[in-house]
Amino acid sequence: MIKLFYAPGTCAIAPHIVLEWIGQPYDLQKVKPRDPEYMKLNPLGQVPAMIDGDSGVMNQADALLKYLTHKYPEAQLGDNGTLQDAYELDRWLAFFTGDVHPAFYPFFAPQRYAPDDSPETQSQVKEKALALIDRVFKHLDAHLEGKDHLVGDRRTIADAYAFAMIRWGNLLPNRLTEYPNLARFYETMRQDEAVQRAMAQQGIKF
Ligand SMILES: N[C@@H](CCC(=O)N[C@@H](CS)C(=O)NCC(=O)O)C(=O)O
Repeated sequence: MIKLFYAPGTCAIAPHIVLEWIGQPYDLQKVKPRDPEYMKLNPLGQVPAMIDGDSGVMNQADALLKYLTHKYPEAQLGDNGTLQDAYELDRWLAFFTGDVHPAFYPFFAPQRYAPDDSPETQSQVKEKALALIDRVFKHLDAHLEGKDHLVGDRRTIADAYAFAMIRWGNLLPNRLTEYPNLARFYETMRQDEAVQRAMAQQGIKF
């Protein structure tokens, strides 16, 4: 059985939602990413991670999401089999891993980027992060104009990954007010019962 290692409210909510969409039994384990015991499993000290039977520890959110589509093709959460659709799915997964997530790192952990510990420097780093986030959120907002899903007109793993990061937008000074399509996508996803179950299991409210 698959076991998902997560910390509440992190990008681990993406594979968690996908496991709920799939509807097969799985185990959940809440961890602190930098906990020494957890780091024996995942030396990167990051979530999500997964173990599937004797797979050993697997990590990297986008790879875990793809793994789930390969393991459970009947759930139809991957690409639709065409080259163009496969590209579309991969490009959005890459966008979240390579552009959106890194834009949030200095917002959540400015101390890792600031050259000193002064509050002024840390807030300057956060200001820079806001500009990076704005750039990727504008791009995503434009893509979602008139659309309910990231790829094609059906639910895929990219929607779950998008939800994980759009959710963080609620922590921005202006929340999601400047990104109407992201706000709409977020509210629609929140109505999804599987999303609600995953959020309740993680103890997160918004
Ligand atoms: N490249 C990794 C990044 C994972 C990652 O940074 N996860 C965050 C939570 S969203 C984390 O565990 N951070 C803990 C830390 O960096 O200390 C992936 O895509 O899975």
